[in-house]
Amino acid sequence: MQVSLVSTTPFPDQKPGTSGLRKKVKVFQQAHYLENFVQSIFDSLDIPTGAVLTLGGDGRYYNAQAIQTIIKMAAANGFSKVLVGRGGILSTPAASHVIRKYQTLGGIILSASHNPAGPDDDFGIKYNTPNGGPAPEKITEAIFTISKTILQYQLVDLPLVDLDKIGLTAFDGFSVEVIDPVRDYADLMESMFDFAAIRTLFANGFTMQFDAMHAVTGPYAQEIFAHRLGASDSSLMNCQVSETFGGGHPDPNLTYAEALVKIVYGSNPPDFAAASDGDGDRNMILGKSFFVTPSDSLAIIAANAHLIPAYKAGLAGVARSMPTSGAVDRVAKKMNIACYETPTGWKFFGNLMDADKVTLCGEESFGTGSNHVREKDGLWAVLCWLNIIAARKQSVEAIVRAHWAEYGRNVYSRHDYEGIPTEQANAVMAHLKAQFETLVGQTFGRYTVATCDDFSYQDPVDHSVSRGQGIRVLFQCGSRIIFRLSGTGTEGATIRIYLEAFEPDANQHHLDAQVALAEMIQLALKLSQLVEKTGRSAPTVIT
Ligand code: VG1
Ligand code: CO
Repeated sequence: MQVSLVSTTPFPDQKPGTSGLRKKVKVFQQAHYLENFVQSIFDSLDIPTGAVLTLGGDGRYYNAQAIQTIIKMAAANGFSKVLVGRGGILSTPAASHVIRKYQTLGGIILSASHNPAGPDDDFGIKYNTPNGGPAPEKITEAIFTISKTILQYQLVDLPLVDLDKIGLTAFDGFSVEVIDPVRDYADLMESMFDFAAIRTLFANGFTMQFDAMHAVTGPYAQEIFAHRLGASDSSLMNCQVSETFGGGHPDPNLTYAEALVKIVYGSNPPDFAAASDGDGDRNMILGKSFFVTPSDSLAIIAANAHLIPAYKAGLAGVARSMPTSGAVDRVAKKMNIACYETPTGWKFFGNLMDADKVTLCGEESFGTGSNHVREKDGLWAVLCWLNIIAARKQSVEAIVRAHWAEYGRNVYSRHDYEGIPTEQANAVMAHLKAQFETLVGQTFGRYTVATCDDFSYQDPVDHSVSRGQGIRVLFQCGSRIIFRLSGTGTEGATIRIYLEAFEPDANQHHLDAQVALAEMIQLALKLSQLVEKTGRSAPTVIT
């Protein structure tokens, strides 16, 4: 095969964020932009003879073109084979599984997750290491460093590979194998959960509504819920993958999963409802007119894990991202297992799982997962709930209320202010940091400040340190307000305010989180001067 060297010049902005490099499609369509980043990934690796690369994406606009380019570059850079999902599609957790199952030299996942897709919207790319997980900061930093000085990239002029046909296409010393994107993943799920019990649940009339939001989980949901578990076809909605995700915003929360939320709070709601995001790693769990916060969901899955065959032997430990509520900490304490607090982003869980320190992990941003892969996993979380419901024979709401009664309730909410000019967002954060010294000891209504800091984390396995991971205002009563800037947006800045208060009194558990947290919400605005500095009077999204 003839390798061509193409001259290029560096782009200064190829710094991966919370989860890979995310930019507007138009940015990726600039000449050499995608190629520079892919070459930077390959240059950061040691590619041995016989190395295989996993490749797939969430099917969004520009996925198919990017896949063909990456195949040509993988051939030129010494990979002997690329494993690619049919149609260029692999959900993020399925890609993680393929990397692990076939022991490939990691994988490239094309996704901007829950961000909208289309010619004027977002695209993304990230590298996952051979453990199946998102590259840790050490590697993303190395990729960024290379991208700042890159002067050439390599490719082989191959004909377009037919990605719609399962099977092997061989070239001289290089091959592309198109694999069924669903089967391996569905088999893994079937090996972990009590499918017989869930099948019986559906056979006995249990009703579900699952919303794939026109994104990658559609075919996975059809195979798992309809074919293998016997859920009716009408229980699945928006399962046709479209490259613009139906023009929607495939973010499974109460704001963007509007159609599903309407059904759940309508006149004849199903027993159970769920949705997943663009690339299939997030999940939202709902009962009859009832919403389960992701932080509670993690805690409840941990407390009931023994009911799921894969976790019968118990959990090694649990982990949550710093802004995620402490509900799971209470479960860990009772179970006498370790609980780790990491920065935001799934890449921080990888070492803990590889070292067998934790089995379950979660983030407040609708991400839950376990050590079966090294990504968060939306359909896995849905199956956890179905399995737990089948075993406990209780409604979603009853399970959550019983959990609160036993452990107390960590009342929780996140307020996002999207699309803020970067200077304004930085001013809000700077204003908060300037108060670190003076806030401690001050009392505001019910709340007295115990400590404030900018969260920093030392990985207990490789001892690497990550600083500047979110401003914490911790109150003496255990309540918290966290302020963070998003690392996944592609336009301006997003300020996230995370609010948490512990409520031990069962008589208060029925309160709406916005009502229970009202005083703290006002305090967050007062401390940050967000309204004054940004002119925003209300959050864009409340979860
Ligand atoms: C957000 C979430 C974070 C999650 C990340 C990737 O990051 O807050 O918890 O890991 O998205 O999720 P940020 O930096 O915007 O807050 V996904 O589903 O986009 O891969
Ligand atoms: Co996602």
